[in-house]
Amino acid sequence: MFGFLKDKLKGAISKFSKSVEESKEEFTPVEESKPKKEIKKHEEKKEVKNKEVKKKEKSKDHKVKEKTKKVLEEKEVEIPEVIEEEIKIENKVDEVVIKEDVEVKQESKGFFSKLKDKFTSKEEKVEVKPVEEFKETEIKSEVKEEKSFFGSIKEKITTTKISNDKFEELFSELEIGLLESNVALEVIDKIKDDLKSNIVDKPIKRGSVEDEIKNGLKSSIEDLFLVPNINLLDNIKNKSTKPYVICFVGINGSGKTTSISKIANLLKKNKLSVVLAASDTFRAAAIQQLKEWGEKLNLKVIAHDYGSDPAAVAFDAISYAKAHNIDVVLIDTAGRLHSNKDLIREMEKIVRVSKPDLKLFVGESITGNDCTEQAKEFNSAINIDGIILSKADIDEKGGTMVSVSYITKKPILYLGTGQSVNDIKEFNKDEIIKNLGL
Ligand SMILES: Nc1nc2c(ncn2[C@@H]2O[C@H](COP(=O)(O)OP(=O)(O)O)[C@@H](O)[C@H]2O)c(=O)[nH]1
Ligand SMILES: [Mg+2]
Repeated sequence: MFGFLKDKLKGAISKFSKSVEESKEEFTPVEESKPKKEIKKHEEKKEVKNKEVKKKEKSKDHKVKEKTKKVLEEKEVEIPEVIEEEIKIENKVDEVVIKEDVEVKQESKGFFSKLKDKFTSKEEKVEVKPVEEFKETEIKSEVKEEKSFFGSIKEKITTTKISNDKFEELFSELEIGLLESNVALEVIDKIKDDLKSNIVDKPIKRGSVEDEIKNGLKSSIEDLFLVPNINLLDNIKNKSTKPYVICFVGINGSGKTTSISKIANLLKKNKLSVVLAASDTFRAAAIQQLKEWGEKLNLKVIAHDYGSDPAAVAFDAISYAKAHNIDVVLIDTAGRLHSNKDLIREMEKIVRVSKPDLKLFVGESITGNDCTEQAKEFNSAINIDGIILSKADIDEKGGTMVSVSYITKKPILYLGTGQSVNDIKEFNKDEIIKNLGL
């Protein structure tokens, strides 16, 4: 399914990203833009390291204090109560970081000087050692910092920014691909706006331009299907009174009669009883066609003569369903050109008389923008509830599928995937996006 659009997207995305990746002036090398950040980072790192050094130093101080205390105890020197108290506080503060650390350090110096003042040369010996150790630690840490700073310069992480002009220039390829794939103009505009706001003037890492575009495109296309969904079977089963009436509309040859046979078959499989209304009285062959499907599927078909009032046929079918406790009535209608005013008036009358629970527009996915335009017109005439896209099996372009819901704000319920009764598939947007290679 729609290999054409997939290839167009793939080609355009790859050209787009290649052009950005290869345009040197678009990339901002690290030497020009990074230094401030790097230096700031470096300083932050340095601060952290200093903290670590201080912490180590602190713990060393603490060890020294412990040692001092031990030595003093061994020497049976009496430690005054005030100092003992300070040692306790010191132990607690050891775990605290940054500023407190610095303050504690100052306190600690105060502690040692106090100690120095109070006691004799024996304590001084103890104190000399930690000072040397501290210096050594500080030097080592500086060397380490220098290494990591230069190391980070080597790791050149470059980013690019796509300017608005560059985007406009590069999007044209994608635009052509989308147009050629029957994507509606409004949809192309929406995709363009979304992509623009996602990638223009945003820093993108070198090597990931393609992914950024793909992701932007994917989320933009996902948005196109954000319309309330309809679960046909649930709706039918949840209706308190019988019958549930569905009216099929669309232009001649779009696949209405074939889709009716497919839906009838699906309902039968779900143990629902069905009656068909041959309300396409405009063509004699159309009545005959529906009757043949009725025979194949063993379903009652309500039909009047060729040229009779289609609304009257629908009315009779509903009456028949009520009288026979039938679950669902499927109304086939005539389809001339969607611009035909008479047709629209006829549609309105059928709708007024049959009061359908669901009005489904059937359109050929292969006709692209024509199909989208028809859906728009039928929607404004009779306010359709949902869409069936027929001939998806032979649609290589896929533009209708990604456009029609966005334009009408109505969900696609099913895809017709062939000419036989079983060739119908519930619409699944994830599958579509996957098929587009996104
Ligand atoms: N390949 C393919 N052909 C389809 C599909 N649905 C309908 N057709 C064919 O399209 C033609 C017109 O279909 P029909 O149901 O008569 O359209 P109607 O005039 O709207 O009732 C017929 O030849 C169908 O067999 C489909 O999903 N896939
Ligand atoms: Mg027909």
